Amino acid sequence: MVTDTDAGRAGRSIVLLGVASGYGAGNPACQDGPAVLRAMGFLDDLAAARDGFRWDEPIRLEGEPATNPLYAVARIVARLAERTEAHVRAGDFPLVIGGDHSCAIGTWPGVKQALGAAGRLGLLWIDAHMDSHTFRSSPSRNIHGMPLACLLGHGDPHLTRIAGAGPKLLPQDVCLIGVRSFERSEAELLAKLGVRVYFMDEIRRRGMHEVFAEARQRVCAQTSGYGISLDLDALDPAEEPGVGTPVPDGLLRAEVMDALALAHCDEKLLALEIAEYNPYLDTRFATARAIHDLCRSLCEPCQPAASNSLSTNGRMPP
Ligand SMILES: [Mn+2]
Repeated sequence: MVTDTDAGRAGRSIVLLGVASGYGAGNPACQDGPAVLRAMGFLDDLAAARDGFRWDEPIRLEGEPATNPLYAVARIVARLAERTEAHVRAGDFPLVIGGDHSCAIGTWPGVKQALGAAGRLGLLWIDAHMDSHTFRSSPSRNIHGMPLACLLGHGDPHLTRIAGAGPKLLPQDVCLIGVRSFERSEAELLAKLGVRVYFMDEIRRRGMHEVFAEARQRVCAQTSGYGISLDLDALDPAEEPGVGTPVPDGLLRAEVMDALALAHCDEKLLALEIAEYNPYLDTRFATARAIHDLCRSLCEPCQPAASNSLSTNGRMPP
């Protein structure tokens, strides 16, 4: 069971967990993302700035070579789930760096497992896409388009039974933020389940701060804690080119940094995942710098007022 302390999130060690996998993307490029970030020292200054900020051993496919992307992803995410569970149980804060977004199929079942059998996990899914396909609905059959459906209990059993059978998330405990590209079958699944989706136009109308605070309130209402899964393609490709599936008119880096700077002081935030970094499409390491800046948001000192502004903004979800 996770125990809150007076220090909240600020007292926990941030453990970076690289996932060297592009098996879910149909393109191996993003398997090198975590290694490029680490080898080039992009996050080294954060380790100096904050006690307990450190890299764990990376997760990659070991043993037999993969005969099929499904089995490769299933093996990798099973290991990842064990690792995130162990870190949360140890009182640390896992910061998972993908790899493609199929890593979410392991990250969050592991975190949920650490909450114990009765624990409910909330999740903010920040992404240009819905990632709510199954093999039946997906035109590409790429697994990085399926992780959210898997976590909600829909998909191939190799992927839905990570860290135990059954859905890992209840629909009312999930919100998507930043969506602007999706297929009808995905939208229909999420609508049928009753998952709240904040499309880009709503964020432009109301502002990221207000939307984020409201979404956070929703995913915390009935849960023991929550996570944030950030696909870098949620960000605007004009600022962040280093992703495999860019979609124009996204979130600004500063908006996401502000949201993370508030969230990291929130003792209910259990883990963060940043996925889909493709170093080969990055221009002058702009996206690597974005990852650095996003991670740095987690190292900002917590202001008492800041942690309150997320939880007591006084507005009820519609
Ligand atoms: Mn995604």
